[in-house]
Amino acid sequence: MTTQDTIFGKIIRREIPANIVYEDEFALAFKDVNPQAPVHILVIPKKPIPKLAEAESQDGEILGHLLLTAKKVAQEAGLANGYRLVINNGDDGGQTVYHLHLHILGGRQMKWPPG
Ligand code: DGP
Repeated sequence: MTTQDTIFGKIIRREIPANIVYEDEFALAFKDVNPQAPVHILVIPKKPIPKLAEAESQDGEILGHLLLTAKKVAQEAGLANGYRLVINNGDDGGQTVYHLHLHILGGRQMKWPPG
């Protein structure tokens, strides 16, 4: 276990269960355990980048891949009417798990501004 290991690392390694909806060489997507919308899926890189603020220029390809994965997963989840992508970064951003992740939220009308 590295110092960067989190609950999401355990999900990647199948050490704890998750409802996985998509996987490829670089990314994993699974349902959020505490859904805030009818559809709430997390997309994570397999590389344990703790938060967006710690991503480096060499992570550009992975970051782009996460967005394209989110698009594909949202499409497969039937969110043709729209959806919201959220990245919480750091304490003020409300981040609780320090393994970078994108939230896909959909299946209801989103409000603005977010809380
Ligand atoms: P954030 O606040 O952006 O760090 O979001 C972390 C999300 O991760 C939060 O919405 C709940 C979710 N989560 C935390 N632990 C687990 C878990 O063990 N399994 C799953 N599926 N989701 C989790």
